[in-house]
Amino acid sequence: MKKVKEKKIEEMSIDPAVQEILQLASEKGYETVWDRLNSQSPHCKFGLNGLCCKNCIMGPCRITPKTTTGVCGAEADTIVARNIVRGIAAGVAAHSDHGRAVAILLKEVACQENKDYTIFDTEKLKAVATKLGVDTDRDIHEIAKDVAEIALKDFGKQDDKPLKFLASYAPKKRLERWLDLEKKLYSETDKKTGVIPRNIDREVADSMHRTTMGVDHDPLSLLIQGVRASLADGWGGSLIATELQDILFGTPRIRTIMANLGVISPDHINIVIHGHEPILSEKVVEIANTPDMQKLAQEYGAKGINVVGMCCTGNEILMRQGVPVAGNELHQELAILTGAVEAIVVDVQCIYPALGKLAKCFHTKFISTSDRAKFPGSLHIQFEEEHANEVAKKIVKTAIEAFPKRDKRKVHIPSFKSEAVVGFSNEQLLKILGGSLKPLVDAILAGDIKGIAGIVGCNNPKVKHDYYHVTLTKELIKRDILVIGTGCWAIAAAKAGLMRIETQELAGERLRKVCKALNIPPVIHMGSCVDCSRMLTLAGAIADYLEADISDLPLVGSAPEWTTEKAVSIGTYFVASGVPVHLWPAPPISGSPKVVSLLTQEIKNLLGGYFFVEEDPIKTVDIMEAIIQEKRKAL
Ligand code: BF8
Repeated sequence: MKKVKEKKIEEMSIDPAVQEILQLASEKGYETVWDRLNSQSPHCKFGLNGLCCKNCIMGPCRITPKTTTGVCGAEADTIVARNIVRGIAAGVAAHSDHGRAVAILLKEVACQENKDYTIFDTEKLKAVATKLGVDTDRDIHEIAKDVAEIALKDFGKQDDKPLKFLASYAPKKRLERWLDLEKKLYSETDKKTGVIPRNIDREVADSMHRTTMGVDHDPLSLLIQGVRASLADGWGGSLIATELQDILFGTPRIRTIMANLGVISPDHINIVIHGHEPILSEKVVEIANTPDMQKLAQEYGAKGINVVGMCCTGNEILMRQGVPVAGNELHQELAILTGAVEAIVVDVQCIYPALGKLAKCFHTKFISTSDRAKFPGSLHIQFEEEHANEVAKKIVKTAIEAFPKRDKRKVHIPSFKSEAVVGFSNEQLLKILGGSLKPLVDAILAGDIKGIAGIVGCNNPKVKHDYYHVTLTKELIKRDILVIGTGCWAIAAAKAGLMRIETQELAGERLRKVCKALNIPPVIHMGSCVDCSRMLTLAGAIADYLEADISDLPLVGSAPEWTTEKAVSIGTYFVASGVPVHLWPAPPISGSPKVVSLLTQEIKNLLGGYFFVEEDPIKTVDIMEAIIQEKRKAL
């Protein structure tokens, strides 16, 4: 196996736990994602610029100054736009398929066809039902059935009306703006088009259809469909996932957790749960904590069972159960390299297939559970919701049985872990504010909170791990800008100690005063990536409170270490909801000046939000602050 050579370890990550394990990997010759990045570098420029088309077998075609069209005649603008829309559609599909699974489960529980799960949060159920116009003066199972059916209908209805969830949750002025835009586009181009999603699956199918060979070749028309699909994610699939998960597993409330590889215990059976859907992770946590399983673990010589999270499913169980989190995207291989993980249990999304080969070097069982996500080298234990308790028991027992095979000579657990205050659902925030948005809005109007930045997204070995997340966050709070966020950013901030109450001291004087009064950190964990919908609905609630549009508010977004297609979808639905969004690394669109101009400039007039790209985090904050100051003038 290759050793880490090209970058120094301290250039790969700012996280001392990561540096420690990378040193070990280098000494022992274990391959990681950074090695594979080196092997793949330099990357193909056509791919990086979005100029490679492989949508039909007359190609693949690459656009150069000499060869300006593909075999079919498609120009750079079409190819770049089609590629980015396909990326958005994939992201929408991933988030929304997750949402669908939750809606199906809620319906099964409501119909009492599934007894392994319950309706945990009836207050949230009634709140969601009220928003959707469902009569709440009935048995909770009947209410839950109606809510689940409305959600499922948003995936399958065939009329052109807006998604029910979007129409019920989006703020008034934003809905009007989307409707006006549809009329404007129609009158200016005489082409029937629109940005309001009609059906979540349809927007994915439409995006795939129109980007196949010989269909839509107009970059604006293509990108408008990309916007429509992204809105089907943010105000559709992701929102459904968040709201219905809260109903089934509980709405997050404030709690303190620990974050980083130091949460792996030398004396316990360690189960790392990695992926996205709490339908699996909640159940594994529940079963692992039963006296039977803890006793069995002790019989095998361990002190007990220690379940820890990884990536977004880690965020889900951290927000609701206070389960510690072992790390974000770039930690997944490193957790196995500690030599103390009995099982890494995965479902869907952001799971490196490299885990199979690496786990074989240790006693670690790499357990896949989804029929959608199979991996070379994994032990597949199919998770079935209708037999959730039984399957979870099998998973936990498999981990327990691996414990005697742990090789103590291979165990190396970094000691680093940080405390973090988490669990900020909108309901919890509202409670902290005393039941009304007024104190928050007043603080924004007074300038005590200059603005709010939402930071989301992944890690990417192309950029120094966590450096952008942490530097951006520190600089923003220093300038009195409240930071909220989700996903792997949230784990980076937690590991860096930025979610402790003491972080108030790093905030600017005015933001510090607000945070002290509310007893919250200035860096707010809002959950997993589907929980970006919490940030959308918070922005929407502030907008409605002020009778304004989201684009009038001093809000900015960023995905400063993004990796996945899901992040493209998230960025796009924030832009489409009126928020300027920063990206780093640069998205693969530079091959078309037309697409660059549409997404960074022209879209501003259409939707209020737009993308900007900047590598330097301090310069990024300069740009964000300037945007916020400009918006503040008009508040
Ligand atoms: O959905 S932040 S690497 S874990 S895609 Fe994945 Fe990115 Fe992490 Fe969660 Ni979101």
